[in-house]
Parts: sequence; C-alpha cells; structure tokens
Amino acid sequence: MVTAKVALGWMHTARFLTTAAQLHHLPALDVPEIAFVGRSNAGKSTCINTLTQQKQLAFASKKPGRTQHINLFSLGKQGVQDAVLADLPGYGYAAVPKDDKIRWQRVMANYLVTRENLTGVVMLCDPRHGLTELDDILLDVIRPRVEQGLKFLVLLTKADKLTRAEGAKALSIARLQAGGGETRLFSALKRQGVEEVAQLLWHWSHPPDRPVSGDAVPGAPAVDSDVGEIPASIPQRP
Ligand SMILES: Nc1nc2c(ncn2[C@@H]2O[C@H](COP(=O)(O)OP(=O)(O)OP(=O)(O)O)[C@@H](O)[C@H]2O)c(=O)[nH]1
Ligand SMILES: [Mg+2]
Repeated sequence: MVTAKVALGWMHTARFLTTAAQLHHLPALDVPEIAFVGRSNAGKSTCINTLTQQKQLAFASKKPGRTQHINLFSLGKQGVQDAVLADLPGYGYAAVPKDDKIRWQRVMANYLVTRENLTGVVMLCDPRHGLTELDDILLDVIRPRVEQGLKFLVLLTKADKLTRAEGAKALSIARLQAGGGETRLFSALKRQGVEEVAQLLWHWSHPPDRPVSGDAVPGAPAVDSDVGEIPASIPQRP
C-alpha cells in the first residue's frame, strides 16, 4: 500500500495538459487516464482541486455547467507523465438546451466506450440527491468495460452536509446501486476521504505489472518485450 504522503505528493504534480470540446481533439495517450464524471454541480472540479492540493487547477463554480470541455491534467514527477486526470462536463443541468444535452451525452458515452487509455472512472454524486437516472445510464454504458477491468469508484461528495448516520445510509444505498465498484464518502470542505482517494488512484495508475519508468523491477521481463516495437514516446510539455 502506497503511503498517503507519496500518493498526495504524486497528485500535487498535476498540471494542465489540454482542453477539448470534441473527442477527436483529445490527444492519443498511452498512460492511464482517470475520468471524473457526474451530474453538474456534483463537485467534480472541486474534488480534482482538493486531491491535487491546487486551488484553481480545475474551474469550480457555484453556477452549474461551469465545465464545458474535457480538461486533461498530467500527473508525474519531474516532467514525466505517468497518468492523466480528465475533468468532464457535468450532465443533467436543467437550463442546458435539449439538443446540447443530447449532443453532450453522446460525446460522454463515446468517450467512456472508446477512450483506449481510460483506466478508471470516478463518478461523483451528491448523496442528498442519490444516484439519478442519468447516473444509472452512465453506469450501464461503462458496465462492459468494468467487467473487462476498468476501475470504478462512486464518490459521495459534500459529505460535510450529512450527519454520520445519513452518511452511513447514503453509503449503503450507493453500494447497492453501484454494484461492484468502490464507494466512499468525500468532503472537499472537511478534507474527508482525500488521502484514501489519492491512494486508490495511485494504485489504479501503478498496477504491479506496469513498472514506473526508471524503476525496473529486478527479474521482470521488459514491458512489451514480445511486441517487437518501440513504444511511442509520451509527448512532453515544453
Ligand atoms: N459543502 C461542500 N460544497 C462543495 C464540496 N465540493 C464542492 N462543493 C460546492 O459545490 C459547487 C459545485 O462544485 P464544482 O466542483 O464546480 O462542481 P462540478 O461537478 O465540477 O460542476 P460542473 O462543472 O457544472 O459539472 C461549488 O459551489 C462548490 O463549492 C464539498 O465537499 N462540500
Ligand atoms: Mg466542473
């Protein structure tokens, strides 16, 4: 188990990579990508800022619908990118015109189904509203990939607004609905769950069979040794 200090240090290396309004504008990457999804205003951007210990990395706002593009953030020490976080626009915001909603739901579904380096999905949910119909649809979309190993966490946000008993109840309901994935309470305000989530995401991004660059495991075969081609280099920020 990685220590909270190491996991939080790794999270703190986050820096802006790119923003895209459409899927084909996203760069092809070969490092693990972890997507933050959920209803508008659930607290996705705030969660990313809290985990990375950076106030304004992702734009958070009281006004729902603040995030309108897919924003990618690189993680990794000393300029070495070893994972990417993706902040996705929220869904279900009533004031968004219907056509835009449908367009966005398609982009989101396509992203979740086709993004090759997608390793994990963090679904944020305000426990006072529970998992909604749109959350369920999204769970259906990713289910086949979860069965193939996609990691999955339901994060019940704004836990500071719940009593202990309400929190425990929300957790057990979400566990039933999420079926299989991990479920946690999270509060950006009280920093509840921050260390555990950072550690979990570190493990998702550093599976034992994927040695960290420059950190060869003695006796382990080289990565891709049977593929016979040099892995594509990872684009670096200038
Ligand atoms: N009390 C409390 N408020 C929170 C917490 N996390 C987020 N909020 C508030 O919830 C609101 C929405 O947060 P955002 O992080 O912008 O939500 P989002 O999911 O990124 O929203 P979209 O970009 O519209 O999809 C803001 O007013 C935050 O301050 C929390 O842990 N506790
Ligand atoms: Mg946002």
